Amino acid sequence: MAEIEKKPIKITETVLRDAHQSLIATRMPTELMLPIAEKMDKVGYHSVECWGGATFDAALRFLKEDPWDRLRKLRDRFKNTKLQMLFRGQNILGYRPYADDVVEYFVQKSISNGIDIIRIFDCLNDLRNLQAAVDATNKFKVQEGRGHAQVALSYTLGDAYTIEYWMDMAKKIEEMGADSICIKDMAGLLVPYKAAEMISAMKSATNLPIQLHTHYTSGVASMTYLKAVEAGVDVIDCAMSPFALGTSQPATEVMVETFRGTPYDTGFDQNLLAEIADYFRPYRDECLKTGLLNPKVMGVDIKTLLYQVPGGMLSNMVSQLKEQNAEDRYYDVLKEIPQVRKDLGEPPLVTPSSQIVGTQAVFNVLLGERYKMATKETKAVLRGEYGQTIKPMSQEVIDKVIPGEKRITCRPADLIPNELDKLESEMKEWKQQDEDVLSYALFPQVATDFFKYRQAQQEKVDQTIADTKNGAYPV
Ligand SMILES: [Mn+2]
Repeated sequence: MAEIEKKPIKITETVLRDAHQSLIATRMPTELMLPIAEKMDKVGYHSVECWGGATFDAALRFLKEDPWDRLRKLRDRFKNTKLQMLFRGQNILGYRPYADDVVEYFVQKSISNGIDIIRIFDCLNDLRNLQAAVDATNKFKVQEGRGHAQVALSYTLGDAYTIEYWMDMAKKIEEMGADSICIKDMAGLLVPYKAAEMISAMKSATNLPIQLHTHYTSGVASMTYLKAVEAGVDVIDCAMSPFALGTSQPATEVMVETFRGTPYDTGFDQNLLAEIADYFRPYRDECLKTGLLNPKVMGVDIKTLLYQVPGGMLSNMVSQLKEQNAEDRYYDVLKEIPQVRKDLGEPPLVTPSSQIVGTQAVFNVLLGERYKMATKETKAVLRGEYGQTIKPMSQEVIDKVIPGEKRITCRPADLIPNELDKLESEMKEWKQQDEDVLSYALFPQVATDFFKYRQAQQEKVDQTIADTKNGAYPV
């Protein structure tokens, strides 16, 4: 390898976002993150992913925390490291498409509160759904002096997803004004040699930096990184060992050691990494003890290569089935997922398409008949409200679920009138900061409950008489 020029591999650390989203249902609280942040800031990470995805929802809903406050506190402590978030294109961090004015305002507030890199993806890889967020990032990058638009392609398998498809997408992403590309492999479907082939091909199609994001679910992820790095990938996503592997990412320390003494050497201090791991390990033990960390998601599940189910979706599905006392149908639901996916035009499985396909598969199995009941979201996908799928959807399913209804082919957000003013007027009694309207926009009920809780706290309600279980706080 002597003739290869030095190219230290860059690492994005996911322990504050995807790692705990994939392993412990996104329940890591801010107070656990803050004491270690300054040490993490010294590592030399390319970025620390700490926001977006389910963190926003889980903070408001389960942890009774303001996600904006978490972001500001992390920004204060990460003085040298870029902070990164995950952004669901036109769905922002929510589960429905929003008007462009909400997308733009969310991007502005994310950057002004401390986000550097916005990783923007669409669950159908419909680039029209990413343009508004990319344009907004570029706009506020100039205004705030901070910001980077990364477009992420959701990686999936299927006839339509050829090397040419990925190369073509890479070119289009460059043309749309993005700063970098991410291949987002939610389920650990990208195998090592395929990764090498894909990275080389995409590198020849674009000059943009390419980052690879994968999960350990199928057990190949660290080998996939090795081949991808040799093929020229610029950045890889890793998680500190206590929250690595299983449905999470390859371990940071392992990847650092793998490349030591090679042209890809990160130069990271393994002793510093060990101190950070020591900090997180007792929390991992606690999560195992309370059952928050289910050993079921820790092993290698090679069946994901067949069913293509991302980590976050697996843990959701287990808890959905548990609630219905139907844990024994786990593998039946896993088998139903590829069929539902095919019916819906073979989309990648990533939030929200993963939840839509997963929930519909649960209904199909538990009710004993396909599409006997279709969710609101399944209907919206069939109408084209989420955008265009790479393959046509099943006409039979369309006729059964939305008979005679009009379907759309334009960019879905073109049909959504600006909605910020309306949202603002709905929630104005609770507003304490500009960002509150965005929390409300994404999760109206959950945010309102949180605002009530926040007010009760401020008015020093006696928590011993507050009915925390039902979210009722006497004011
Ligand atoms: Mn992920």
